[in-house]
Amino acid sequence: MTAWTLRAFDSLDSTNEEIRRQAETGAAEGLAVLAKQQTAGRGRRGRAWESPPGNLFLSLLLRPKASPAQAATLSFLTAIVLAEALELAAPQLGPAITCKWPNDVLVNGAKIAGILLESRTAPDGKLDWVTVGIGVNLAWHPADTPYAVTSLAAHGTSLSPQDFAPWLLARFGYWYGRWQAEGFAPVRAAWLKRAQGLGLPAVVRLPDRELHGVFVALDEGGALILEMPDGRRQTVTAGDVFPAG
Ligand code: BT5
Repeated sequence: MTAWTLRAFDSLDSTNEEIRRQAETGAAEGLAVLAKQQTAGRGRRGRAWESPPGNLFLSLLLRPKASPAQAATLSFLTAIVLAEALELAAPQLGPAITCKWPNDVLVNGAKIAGILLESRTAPDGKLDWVTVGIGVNLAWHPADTPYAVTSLAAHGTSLSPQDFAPWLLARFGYWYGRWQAEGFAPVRAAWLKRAQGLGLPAVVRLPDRELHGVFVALDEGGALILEMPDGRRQTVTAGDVFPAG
């Protein structure tokens, strides 16, 4: 892994957008962009990510020698990185920090961080670049969300983005090196140790229907394996997961 080059901005539309602009003009792997606030922070599927000063907004530029499907497993790597960095910041939270499939990090079941992977694949099917966008609710979290959300401040820990970013970059460097050398397996094992709801009944909400089963495993590609009431195993590659009942 090349060393990180960290560029800090007072304000950006979106750190993922800035990485996209830089990637398209040839920036090298290892560029990291930090913004104090975002005016158009984004979540998945067109959702907005509220981005006031005090929280962390960081995006990384990677150009891994990997297929687009392999690169998708970087979201699990990022969740582990976040869980470990949060545990360094607030050791008392330790076991309360879990990873929820596919890409959330929770404290006591409430979302504290979001991960947004975006990438460009060349017309020949080869991956050109990936940006890993990370938002962490350090100081503030929104109210009135459909799911429980929280912040580090709500747990009595005050930490600035400038102080937290180097920890994230260090943990990311470690895990990215392992991912490049050993593939997804060690990341998968670490993620499973912190998996929210593993072995428990779950509901998976798909665009057109719901699946009810037990979350029994994560497969080699990062898909969630749900055991259905009739014993069949269903592979889920996208969807929102909730505890059943
Ligand atoms: C995500 O979206 O979890 C990915 C968010 C990624 C944000 C980072 S910030 C740096 C980089 N630059 C960007 O423009 N984006 C990335 P999603 O899975 O759609 O989750 C959205 C849901 O998370 C909301 O509906 C809320 O329930 C919850 N949430 C928790 N904290 C939030 C916050 N600060 N803002 C908005 N929603 C939040």
